[in-house]
Amino acid sequence: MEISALTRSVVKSNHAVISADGYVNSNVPGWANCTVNVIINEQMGARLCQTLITLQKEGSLTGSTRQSQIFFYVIEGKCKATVSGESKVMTGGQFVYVPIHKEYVFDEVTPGTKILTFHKEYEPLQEAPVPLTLFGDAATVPAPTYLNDPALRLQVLLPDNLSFDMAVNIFTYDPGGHLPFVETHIMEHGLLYLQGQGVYMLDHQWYPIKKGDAIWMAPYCQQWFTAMGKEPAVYIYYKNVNRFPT
Ligand code: UGY
Ligand code: MN
Repeated sequence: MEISALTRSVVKSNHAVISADGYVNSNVPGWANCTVNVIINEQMGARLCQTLITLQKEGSLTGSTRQSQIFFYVIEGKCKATVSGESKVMTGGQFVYVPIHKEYVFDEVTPGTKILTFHKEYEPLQEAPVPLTLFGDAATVPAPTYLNDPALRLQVLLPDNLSFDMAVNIFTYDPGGHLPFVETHIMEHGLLYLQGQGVYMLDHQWYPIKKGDAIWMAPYCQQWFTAMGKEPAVYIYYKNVNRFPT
């Protein structure tokens, strides 16, 4: 018999590992016929919000961004996204970046469609305009090797210019591939595992991680990862970028 008093999830002051066994649904106004798991949020000390949405029959997401921009990534399934009047049918691996003060609707969904969101309060910059809405597809984003290691590939999904104050990247590690050094940095991460498994070191604690797990890393949470198993480990992650540290 399974013991229900056990979980791999941990929530610490500078990092969290959230596995799906701990999910409890939230109702979000305007998001209908869906389950919403708020995985990372200010309530845990983060400066981003990360949610996982599973849409049911006739599910829809209707809303408008305010001070926070939202990045929507379709993990699997199919839906139609409309942002400020522009519509696209989206399937797994496709994404849309919704800038501040825009209206969005997701509808015409296949039941079971899963969408990941990253939300960040936008920090305007005098010398750079607010970004425009951007639809994209991870399948067409180049995957160059990372720091000359052929076992590591990094896809950068959003343009890297001063208009953007957030990055969303997909990191692919062949089995045995690992981060080349322990990272110690001011930027924060929210992350979702899309495929495979491995071991993450967070603040000198070691966690087995697999597809479906999410991680929050606060600024200066030291981090290192190695991939294990028979297939590449793949995760999508958020990072705050391009602004002077406050
Ligand atoms: O972009 C990054 O900081 C990335 N290399 N961090 C990570 O994968 N934990
Ligand atoms: Mn990092």
